[in-house]
Amino acid sequence: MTHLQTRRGDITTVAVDAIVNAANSSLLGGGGVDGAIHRAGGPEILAACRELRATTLPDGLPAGRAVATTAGRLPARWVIHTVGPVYSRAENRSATLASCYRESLRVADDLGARTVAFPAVSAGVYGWPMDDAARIAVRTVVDAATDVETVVFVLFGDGAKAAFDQALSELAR
Ligand code: AR6
Repeated sequence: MTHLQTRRGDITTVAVDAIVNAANSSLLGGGGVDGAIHRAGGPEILAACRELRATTLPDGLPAGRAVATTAGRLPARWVIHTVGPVYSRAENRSATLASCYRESLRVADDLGARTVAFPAVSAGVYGWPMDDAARIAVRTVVDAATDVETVVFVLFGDGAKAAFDQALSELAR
C-alpha cells in the first residue's frame, strides 16, 4: 500500500526518486511549478524535453499523460512531466486530472521510483478549485495499483496544504 504524506514547500528542493511537473503540452516550459523546476534543474531538463518533442512526441504531450526526463541538478533523480486539464465549468474533466496521477505513477513504476512528490496539478494557472483538485489527487493515488511506496504532496501555501490534509482525512472516515 502506498503511504501518503503532505508537506508545505517548494517541490524543487525535495529529495525523492521522482518529482512530478505540472507542465503544458509543449513540454518547453512555462510559469508556476514548471518554471520553478526548469530554473532550479537547469538546461538539461529542457534539452531532454526538446529531444522528446523531436522524437516520440512531435505534437506534444496530451493532457492526462506523463513522461519522464532527467532531473538535471535537482535533488530528485527524475522529473515526470504531466499535463493537467484546464478547469472547465461546462465540462467535467476530472477523469483527465485523475489520469495525470495514475499515468505519473505508472511512469514511476517503469523507472523503479519508490518515492514520488506531486504538486497540486491543474490547481494554479489551469484554474482547478483546490479542494476538488486535492480530493481527486488523493483518491486517485490511494486507488492506484503501483509499487511506489511513498507519495508526498508538496503544496505551495497553507491553503493548498489544508485542502490536501482535509482530503486525506475524508478518506480515512
Ligand atoms: N513547488 C510546489 N508547488 C508549486 C511550486 C513549487 N515550486 N510553484 C507553484 N506551485 P501551476 P497548473 C503550485 O500553475 O495549474 C505552467 O505555466 C501552485 O501554487 O504551476 O497545472 C505550465 O507550463 C499551484 O498550487 O500548474 C502550464 O502552462 C500548483 O503548484 C500551466 O502552468 C499548480 O500550479 C499549468 O498549470
